[in-house]
Amino acid sequence: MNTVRIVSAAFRLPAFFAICFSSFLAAQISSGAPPNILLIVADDLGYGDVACFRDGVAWRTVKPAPPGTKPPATLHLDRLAKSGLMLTSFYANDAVCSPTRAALMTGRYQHRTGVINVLGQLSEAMEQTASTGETPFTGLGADETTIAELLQKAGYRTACIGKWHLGEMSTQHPMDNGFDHFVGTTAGAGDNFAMRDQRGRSTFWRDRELAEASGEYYTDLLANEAIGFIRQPSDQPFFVYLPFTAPHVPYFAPGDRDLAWDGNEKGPRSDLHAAYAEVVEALDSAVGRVLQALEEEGLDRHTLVVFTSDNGPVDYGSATPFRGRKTNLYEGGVRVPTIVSWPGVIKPGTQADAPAMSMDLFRTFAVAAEAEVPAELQLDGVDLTPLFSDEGRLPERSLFWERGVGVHMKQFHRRLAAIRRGNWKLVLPGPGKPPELYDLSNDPQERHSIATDHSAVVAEMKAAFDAWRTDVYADCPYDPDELILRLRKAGIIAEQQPSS
Ligand SMILES: [Ca+2]
Repeated sequence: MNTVRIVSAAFRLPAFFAICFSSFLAAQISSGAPPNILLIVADDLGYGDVACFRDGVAWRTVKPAPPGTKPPATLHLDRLAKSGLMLTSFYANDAVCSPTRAALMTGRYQHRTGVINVLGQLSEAMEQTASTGETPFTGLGADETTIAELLQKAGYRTACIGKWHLGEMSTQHPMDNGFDHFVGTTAGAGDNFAMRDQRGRSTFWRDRELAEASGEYYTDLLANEAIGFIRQPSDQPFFVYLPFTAPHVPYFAPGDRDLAWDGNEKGPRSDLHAAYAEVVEALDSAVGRVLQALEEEGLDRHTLVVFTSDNGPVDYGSATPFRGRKTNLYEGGVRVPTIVSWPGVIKPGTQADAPAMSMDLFRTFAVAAEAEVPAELQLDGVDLTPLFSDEGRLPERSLFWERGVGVHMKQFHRRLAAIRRGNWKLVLPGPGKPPELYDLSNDPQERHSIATDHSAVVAEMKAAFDAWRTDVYADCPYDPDELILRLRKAGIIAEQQPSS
């Protein structure tokens, strides 16, 4: 139990650091008014999909591309990186959509919120095993405090424009979670024009109404909605959360409006690498237009912009230079291209390699906005504003991942975990498989496990992981181990971990 207490205390140290470093920000912000905050999230965009993050390493995609295929041009993202700070070791909290978004919105490990897998799959698993009269877990709980709620209370006008994916029940709607305005989809994906899902149902919302999308290319529609919100005259600062659906499947490029689509997961094209690159380029242009609107409104010097992704790439994207992809916990599954820009505060063309995670943005935004974080909020994320200056450092800490239980791809569950501490990365591939230990400083591609040479390090990191797991699941609204037992008993998941 001592270990639990020590680890928990370490999680809560950041409050102390936030106080120390907020003086740095106070000195930097001359106007005294809190900045606007624009958080742009790409969906399934890989580390190597953005040119400046490849840093000269030859581009390759998860599934090899046909000869002659070119990487997407990401001129606007590269320019944004030049204007600010590249976070080269920024991680998504999970290797899939919903859990990362839960952590992003709450500043907590998603395991505390219960959103431990893609919501559709998780809810399906629960519904299939629920007892009579039992309400299965369906998404973000009403008792969670989101960063939008915090900023709304601090006087911000707030908008969520894009993909929510944190629940479809009425209490889980973005407007019940701190957003004044919502345009987008509460589901995981849709086609890129009508925003219909694979069953042909509209997934497009305007505030609280399920609506028909205009038919404009969806990435452009979201950018235009964000620009419209930014341009509204107001004496309040804004928080715009802009989670694009690109480049998640299905792949519809701007020129693909009239292509026939039979509803297959990947979209209407057969040249999927090329389609993917076009989708990424459309995303890059849309980001460029939003940034240009900030400049035109004279707001760029008073806006903190963060660009990130919710997990690594699938087949047609690139995790260059790393191993891995969406759904696994090698670096390519979770290390995501992340850029922070705040002209006048952050020096242009800077980089920081400190490990950071999606959940850190909550406290970072709170510090930037000088919004008080209520003491009872059990945040796991730290304040990243120390990285905004040359000398800034983050507190020493370990980062933890555990993929959740779910029902997917012919019914199996996976319990995959990883820990990063300093340059060590421990991957726990699941029951019956030996742990893998990598030293990322000389093996960033996680090719050569040195677990057997460093058994003490493995044991220490595993113990820290076990303590972390006990701590975060104590808050989970249900017992995931009990859920696994139920799923096994119902024959929904296999007894044994499948090899994959
Ligand atoms: Ca995703």
